[in-house]
Amino acid sequence: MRIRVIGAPIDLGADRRGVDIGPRAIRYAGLTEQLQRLGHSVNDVGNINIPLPENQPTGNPRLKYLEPITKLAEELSGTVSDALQDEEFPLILGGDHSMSLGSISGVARVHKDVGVIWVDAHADFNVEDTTPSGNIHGMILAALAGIGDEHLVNVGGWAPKVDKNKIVIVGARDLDEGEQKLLREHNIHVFTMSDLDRRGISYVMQEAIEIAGANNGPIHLSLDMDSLDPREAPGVGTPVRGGLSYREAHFAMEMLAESQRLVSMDVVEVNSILDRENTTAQLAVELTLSALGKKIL
Ligand code: EXY
Ligand code: MN
Ligand code: MN
Ligand code: MN
Repeated sequence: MRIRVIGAPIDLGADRRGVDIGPRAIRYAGLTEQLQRLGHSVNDVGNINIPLPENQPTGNPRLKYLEPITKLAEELSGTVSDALQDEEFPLILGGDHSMSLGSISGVARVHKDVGVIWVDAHADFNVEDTTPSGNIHGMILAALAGIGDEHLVNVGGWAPKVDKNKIVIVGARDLDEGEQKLLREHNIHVFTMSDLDRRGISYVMQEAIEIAGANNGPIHLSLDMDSLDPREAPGVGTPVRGGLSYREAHFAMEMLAESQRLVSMDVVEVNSILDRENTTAQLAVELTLSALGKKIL
């Protein structure tokens, strides 16, 4: 398959600096060579440029850096739609999770019926009134579902980007109060770490693929590296103990590859400043390979 690698080195949606080095760290971990070894051809278009903000977030402290984040989303969505129109598989490297506003908007412009599997310790389902931090990376999935600030919801002038019945969160274990209320109100499918403990990764992923890929539809994977246990992935901006094991994460990716429904994917929140010898970036490459067809035997 022809893969278009796009870097989105944004850290404006998060509190901690360092995720902007994520795309470089993932490339440094050998992404292109390993994808080529798997038989894919790679068109790495480099990084989109991030509007550098004034050093203090101006505007609404409950929607930090709203302006540059929405500007980035517009640009990234064009690049992602273009990749799909050129029959390439968009692989977008973060950068914090706010970049998925652009990547998934770009996918949804081409695949109106796209479902999203959001592998994450968090739900990223806050809005201005519920956010504990004002960091927009914690609001992105709500915005994609058409919920929240209209600048985030209406990127590109249309909404919602994703049918909320085709959103599935896997690996959640750190949810804010207001967020929990919104998730219940909107009947969002959430498989928490407790569900994973109870039912196992195989059952959960089978359900997730069925829900997000209903009626044989396309699936976008948004892999937040903080979904893994911090012992496996220390280099993330918002680590939360008790995450996916190394094999649970790989098996989830292998099941997605087997489903043949994946049309695009993000890998986000690799924070190199907090990483240990590029471990998290290397794991991001490994998991991407599993999602794109690498098998044990
Ligand atoms: N729920 C918290 C907040 O909204 O500030 C933490 C969000 C972390 C988001 C990371 C990308 O997953
Ligand atoms: Mn083109
Ligand atoms: Mn996230
Ligand atoms: Mn997260």
